[in-house]
Amino acid sequence: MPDTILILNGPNLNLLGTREPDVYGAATLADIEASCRAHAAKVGVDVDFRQSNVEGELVTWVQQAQNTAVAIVINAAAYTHTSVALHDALKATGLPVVELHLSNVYKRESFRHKSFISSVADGVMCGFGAHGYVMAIDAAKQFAAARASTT
Ligand code: CA2
Repeated sequence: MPDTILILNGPNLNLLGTREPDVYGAATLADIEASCRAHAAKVGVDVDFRQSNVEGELVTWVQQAQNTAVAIVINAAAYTHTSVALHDALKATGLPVVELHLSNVYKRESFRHKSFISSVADGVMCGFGAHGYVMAIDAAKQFAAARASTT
């Protein structure tokens, strides 16, 4: 069975494609999921693609990933800038983590420059729009392979 990469999306990302296309692009989250699935099939991995507006639900999914996934890609959205709970959960899994953002958060308000995820991530990507998800799958796959070769 192919390895699974868990792709987590935080609050309000279910609204993609409906507002702020200048910042986040025109693709809906369903469009992004479809391109992730297409790319995953090409490179021989499975994706488990989820979104929640509830911090605790995201924390639970991170915890469960320890038994179901080889790496986590996370766009924690606004929780990036606030969530010690997600920081702790990601650290505890021991899985490779790719932090992802559609927009270049460093070109935006200063409150978006602080991330509680970056210090527990293996890599951080922002500003590539929806294509960043495809790039993050490749990065997560590489991190997982590197991890597997040393264990
Ligand atoms: O650039 C990103 O991917 C963000 O993670 C998106 C978050 C924001 O809080 C982060 O600073 C950067 C916001 C997601 C909200 O998405 C919306 C989409 C359409 C309409 C309204 C919100």
